[in-house]
Parts: sequence; C-alpha cells; structure tokens
Amino acid sequence: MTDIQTPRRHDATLQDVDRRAFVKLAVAGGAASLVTACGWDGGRLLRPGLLDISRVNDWVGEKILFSPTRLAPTYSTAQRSAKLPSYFISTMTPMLDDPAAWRLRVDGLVAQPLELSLDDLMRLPRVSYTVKHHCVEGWSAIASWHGVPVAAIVERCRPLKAARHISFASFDAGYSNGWDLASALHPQTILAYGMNDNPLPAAHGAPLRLYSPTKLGYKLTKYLVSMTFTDTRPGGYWEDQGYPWFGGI
Ligand SMILES: Nc1nc2c(c(=O)[nH]1)N[C@H]1C(S)=C(S)[C@@H](COP(=O)(O)O)O[C@H]1N2
Ligand SMILES: [Mo]
Repeated sequence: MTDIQTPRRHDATLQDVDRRAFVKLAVAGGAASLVTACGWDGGRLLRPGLLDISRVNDWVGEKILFSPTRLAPTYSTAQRSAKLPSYFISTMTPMLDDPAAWRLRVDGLVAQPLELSLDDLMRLPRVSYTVKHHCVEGWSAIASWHGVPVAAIVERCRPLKAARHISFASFDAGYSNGWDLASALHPQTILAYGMNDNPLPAAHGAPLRLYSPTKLGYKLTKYLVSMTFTDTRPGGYWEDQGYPWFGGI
C-alpha cells in the first residue's frame, strides 16, 4: 500500500517532552491509573475498580469542570515543538489507496446526512490555533492546527433532538472515539486538515483528524471517515479499555 514508513509509537522521538505538564485530572486515583494509557500494556490496566474510577472522572469532567466556552491556552508559532510524536494503532502508517475518493460521512440522527470531500471541508469556516497536545503517556508538544469547527458541520447536518453524542470513526484498524455534543460544539473542537501551515501529514492523521486542546490525545481521532450522531453514548478504542470517556483537560 505504501513505502512511507514513519516511526511508530515505541520508537517515536520524544523531543520536547514536558513531564511537568502531565495532565492533572481532578480525581487523584484517576491520574494514577492513567500513566500507561495509549501505551503498550493497556491490557494490564483492566484492574477491577478502574472502570469505576473512570466513571467518577467522567462525571467530574462533564458536570463540573467542563465549560462549553472556556478556551484552552494558545501559543505563538515560535513556541511550536520541533517534533510531535506520532501514534496510531495500525502496524504501518494508515494511508488511503485512493485519497481523491475519500469522503467524510456525516450520518446517524441528523436531518441532513452529508458526504464531504476535502475541498468541501476547506470551503467551510476555517480555524487555526497553536496549542499544546497532552498524551496521557506523559508527553506534551505544541503545534498549530488548521481546520473546520465541528460546530460548522453540526449547523449543516442539523442533528435531531434525540442526538446527544457523536461517534468518530477512522480507517486506522477501527480506532474510534465517542464524544458528547457539548464538547464537540466547543469553538476549539475542529476537524483538522492542516498542521504547522502544511497539509496534515500521513503520520498525524491525513486526510482529516479530530482536534481539540481541551481533550487528552486519545480522544482525537485521526484518519477520520465518519461522524455518526447517536442518542446513546458511543464507546471508543481506549475508552472501552477503561480510560476516562470524557478525557477532558
Ligand atoms: N486513528 C487513530 N487516532 C488516534 C490514535 C490512534 O492510534 N489511531 N492515537 C491517539 C493518541 S493516544 C494520541 S496521543 C494522538 C496522537 O496524535 P499524533 O500522532 O498527531 O501526535 O492521536 C490519537 N488519535
Ligand atoms: Mo496518547
């Protein structure tokens, strides 16, 4: 499929690692249980009790900490990290055989289902920001992202009253994430097609990825193919293995 090889998670260069910026969750037990999230031994994290702690974290995050309008800090382009580690669950960089045929499917509980090409998305309102990425493995890195607010998509597909959540799905071995509608409508939640003034690189989720500086890295679906509006709370790759569903910062 491709001869382009990018470093995978284990050999990614962790430049600009800022462990002091390691995400602090409101519930101390949650933070302790998160250290190896999106790591290599996720299976071992399925200890009894962890899922309960996650649920408390989610409740605190969703009902108390999250504000639909609070903006995450932004940085100057001069503060960008030299490198952003690249993570994906496939064994090789997920790439499309026919990028021109790619479309974002918007479906589920909506009045107007959509099929959007990259050109369609680029014609919609554009947001750019330079923000810090937080991975629960303990690294963070600053980069600029360019894309269309999810709110602009929501405006066009017109979710039905019963729609409360969105399931974001990818072509990376079925990686997916579930989001609540309020978080998706946050002004800094975007579908990014650009990074650091360039088209989104394959290693970082080309052609399109979800991005938000108010969520932990594992909530930011790369290699997007669809957004499905649901009434029930959708699961996700790491969420289903015990990591906090809300994943807020
Ligand atoms: N499709 C897909 N999206 C994904 C992942 C993944 O493995 N597959 N990993 C997540 C995790 S754990 C992180 S920290 C970020 C990493 O984004 P980056 O590779 O651009 O640094 O992507 C998230 N989105
Ligand atoms: Mo991560």
